[in-house]
Amino acid sequence: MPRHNADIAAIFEEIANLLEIQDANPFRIRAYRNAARILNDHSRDVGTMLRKGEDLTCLSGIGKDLAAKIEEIVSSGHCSLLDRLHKKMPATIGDLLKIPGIGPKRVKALYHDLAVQTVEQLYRAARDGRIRELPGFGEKTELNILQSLEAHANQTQRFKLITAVQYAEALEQSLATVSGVSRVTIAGSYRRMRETVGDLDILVAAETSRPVIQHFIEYGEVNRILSAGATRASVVLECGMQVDLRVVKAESFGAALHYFTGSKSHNIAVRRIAQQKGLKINEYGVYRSDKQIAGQDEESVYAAVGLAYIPPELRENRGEVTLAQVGRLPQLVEQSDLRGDLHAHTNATDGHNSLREMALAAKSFGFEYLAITEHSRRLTVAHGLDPLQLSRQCAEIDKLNAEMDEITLLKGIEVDILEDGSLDLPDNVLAKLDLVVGAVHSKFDLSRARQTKRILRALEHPHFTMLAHPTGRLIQRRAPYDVDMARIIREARNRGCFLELNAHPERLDLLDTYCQMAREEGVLVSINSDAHSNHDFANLRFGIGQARRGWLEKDDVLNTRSLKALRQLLKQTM
Ligand code: DGT
Ligand code: CA
Ligand code: CA
Repeated sequence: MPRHNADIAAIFEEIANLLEIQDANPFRIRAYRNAARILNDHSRDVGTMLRKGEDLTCLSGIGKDLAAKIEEIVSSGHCSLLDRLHKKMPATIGDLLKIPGIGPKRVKALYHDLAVQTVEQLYRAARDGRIRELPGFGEKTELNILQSLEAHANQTQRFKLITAVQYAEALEQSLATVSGVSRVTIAGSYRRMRETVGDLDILVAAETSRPVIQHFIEYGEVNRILSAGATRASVVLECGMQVDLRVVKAESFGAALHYFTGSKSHNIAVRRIAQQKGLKINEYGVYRSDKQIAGQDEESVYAAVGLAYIPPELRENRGEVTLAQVGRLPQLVEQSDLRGDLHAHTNATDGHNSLREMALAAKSFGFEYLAITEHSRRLTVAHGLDPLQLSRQCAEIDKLNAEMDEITLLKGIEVDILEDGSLDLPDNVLAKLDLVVGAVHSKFDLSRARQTKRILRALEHPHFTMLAHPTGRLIQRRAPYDVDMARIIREARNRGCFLELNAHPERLDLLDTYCQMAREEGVLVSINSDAHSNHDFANLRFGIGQARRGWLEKDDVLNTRSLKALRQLLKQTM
């Protein structure tokens, strides 16, 4: 039974794959792929939206037809289109498309000529030398397929944080209803807010463990039980995610939470310090001789070994343990510190809501300001603005600002950084704006030297304010481009420019280690939603998580400033 946005997204992805293998209309295929991405990265549960009577066509990329399909899936658990497609082709065949080098045409040939339906059958066909016989394949292709398959087999599947959140929160709520349960916390990489998680590690405090284990293995989304003991169990959910559960007594909860939050290398570093003090630390507590001296909560665990409390996002053994010894950990930024957002789109380009709707949404999110930064003309797929359209939008912003209280719209642009490092709009146009956000949207594969030169040249531009999504990576879809980020950060400092931490769940870019570098160089980072709809400010929670993993404090973040202080800082670059 598909329940979460990610489940519905998986159905649409499968439909797109099957349509593609059948040579369907490319626009139709793209609509399903696009909808899958939107659903995957949308932070509100569409099932809940439907139950509240909300119209799903309010999501960008979801028209009437797709909205009806979502409704069908949520209410019946089925999608009749997918069922029909399955009658023509086996369900497993879409998996073949995940193998690099295998496109829809090849899948079709493999299916029709060799009856290959699964990855396993593909492997056998390649190994037995049957693929080279097919027209258009040959020996080299066969070898490539074999190598791709071997690489694929060694890759363990990880889930984007926003996907994991959907499964984790539902399961957490379900476990909390079991009688006798006093606490439920999801530990592991999830709690450390890593951008992807391998599996979920859930910790429950309860007096008796059996009812908790029982409830867990009977949970509606469980596909397979890997193990079930007296105090621990592991399952695989229907979506393919593994979940490990441990039930502990309240007096050990903190020690277990510390242990299972990790990271492993952080744990090892803490254990070493405990040993130096003659203490023993494990998942049940901290012990002197055989007497438990701490473990009920995490604070007590850290205190017992002489450390300040270390927030989960810092626990990667990147120097946090040493700082905790001397009480000099950073005071990490929190979501409530944000006073505005400096990257958002409207329906003037590829966003979904009007200027006014975006302004109202930002205001009800508690913001003081919102910068409107549409794409520039070069980005035709996003209907980028030309100078005239931009000046019209600026006039509209002036009008709205005169009329609205408590929220100020700032005039900006997300201008394309062209291949040679010049910007996609003329100086006299950029000069009139409050901020100029520059972004690379093309030519991701330039050499390191040329990509670096390109971005450095953009930063030198007199009106340049901020570099958007600085590495260009899309989690699990596109690697960061090859660029000398240390030089870019230094140049940003010299020029008084800023770096964006784009909070879109697929980007989370600036990466955490670069946040740390920016902080050390004194370059302010702006945590931006890149909102394309009035729901998207909710994604800032992921940006905050990434910022905290990057050691950022409130003062390291540009958009924690008041509007007045922000204007001062923006002026320095203009
Ligand atoms: P993941 O699931 O790959 O995204 O990453 P984690 O960090 O959630 O790793 P996982 O699920 O294998 O284990 C959860 C935590 O349990 C891990 O962060 C630290 C702890 N842990 C696991 N194995 C060991 C170990 O051998 N030694 C120590 N000290 N801790 C361990
Ligand atoms: Ca884990
Ligand atoms: Ca685990």
